[in-house]
Amino acid sequence: MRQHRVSTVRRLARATVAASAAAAALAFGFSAPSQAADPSLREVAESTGRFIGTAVNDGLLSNGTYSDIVSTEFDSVTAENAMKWEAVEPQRGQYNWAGGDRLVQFAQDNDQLVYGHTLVWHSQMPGWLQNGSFSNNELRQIMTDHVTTQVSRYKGQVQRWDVVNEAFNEDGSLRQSKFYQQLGASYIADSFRAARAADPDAKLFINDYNTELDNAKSDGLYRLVSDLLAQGVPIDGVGFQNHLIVGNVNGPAIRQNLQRFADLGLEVAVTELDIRMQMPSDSSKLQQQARDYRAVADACLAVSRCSGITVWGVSDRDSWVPDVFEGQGAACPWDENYRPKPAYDALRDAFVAAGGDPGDPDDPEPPTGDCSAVFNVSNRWDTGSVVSVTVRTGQALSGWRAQFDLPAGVSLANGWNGSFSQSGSTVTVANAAYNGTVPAGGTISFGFQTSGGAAQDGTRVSLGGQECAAG
Ligand code: G2I
Repeated sequence: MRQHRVSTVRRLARATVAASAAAAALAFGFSAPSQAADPSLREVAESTGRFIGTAVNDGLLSNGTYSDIVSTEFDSVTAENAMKWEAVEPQRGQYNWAGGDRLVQFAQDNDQLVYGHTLVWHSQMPGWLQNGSFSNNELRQIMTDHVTTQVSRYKGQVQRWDVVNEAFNEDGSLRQSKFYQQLGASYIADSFRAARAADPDAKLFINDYNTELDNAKSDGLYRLVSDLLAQGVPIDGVGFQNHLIVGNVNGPAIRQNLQRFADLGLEVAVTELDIRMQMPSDSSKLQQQARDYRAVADACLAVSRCSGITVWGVSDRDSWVPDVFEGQGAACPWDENYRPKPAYDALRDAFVAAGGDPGDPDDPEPPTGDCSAVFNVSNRWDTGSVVSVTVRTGQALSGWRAQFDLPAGVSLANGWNGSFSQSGSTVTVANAAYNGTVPAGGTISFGFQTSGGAAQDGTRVSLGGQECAAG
């Protein structure tokens, strides 16, 4: 029922997108956007259990075409600038939450996740901080106060935070930011600890660019996060920005690099995807761009711990790229006139291929009520293992609960893409906020790590109390 209601609401919203886009076309004198695809990007993403997000430019939310695309096509939003230090604490101790609050409200109104960006970064610092001189102790206090205040403000409303952004030089050493120069590498652990204390449920990320491939910079990042984990610093994920160039995208290498971070037990995400080209664009560049978008999406979707993809801007009209890279642009999935580009179709196709097309919500597949499950131990050692589970459901779900047993003495260490608990040998996994809605024939994917021993390949899984077939 709920599934049907949501779909109907989205359908109406999508009709509004077309209508307001046509109105915008008249007002601006450009041709009307082509029909957005049905089902939407967010619907096909949800069928894979991953989120699809976009950076949101606060000033554009009052534009109906823009905000309709953000609400109907995405299930996660990131503030492009409104949650940065410069924006939220322009004077020391004086906070301005207007932009952040607006985005959080927008997300709640539209049943979306919020990806918080960003708490500690060398760039876009307010003048008082950038130019002020502070003792080391004072600077540490300023930094942790800022983290605590901002994370507390959005406790329970922001599901993921880029706690530290762009901490690395290209050679893999730590960037000589004000924080590093005065506090050394400990500024990173301190920021994460302050964020965890302020909202224990938010997932805490370190985020960077040019780390998509296995190179000196990503090796530095890999060493750092391994050290943080070994020291018990509360870090949950690594964000890979993916500001890429058309024709220069190596999907399998991106997948491999995502996987090595995922194998540390961390969540990974594509956080700022855009793929720019030398202007002017033409159809062959746009086709290549579509293949490149598809390659990045496929890379994430092949890694079970890759929780989602955020694109850095909806349309070429709003992108940061032309301001920074002279002569380059057209990096986003929608064009200057808010028409979906081949890159948009490529993203959709990637999710459809990974999760199944939710189909026409007004004419659902007859529910068969059955399920099948693959319980795959992808890595094992004497005292633990890493497991990925994929469950295909015959019935559309708007919330789910899976159960299985672990061998005696084996415990659940941590899990992802679900909410986990263990009682005796039985583990129960309920959906996360972002992957509860699954269409008939769609799949649920989650994973976890064990301690005290390894799990067994092929363990039987039940869904909603019903045992699933193997395979
Ligand atoms: O540079 C691309 C991204 C790289 N990773 C971190 C992201 O936070 C970063 O986003 C960009 C925004 O897309 C831009 O919109 O960050 C830039 C700042 O480093 C943002 O640009 C700035 C302009 O340079 C300023 O002139 C402007 O006042 O946005 C500011 C606020 O609108």
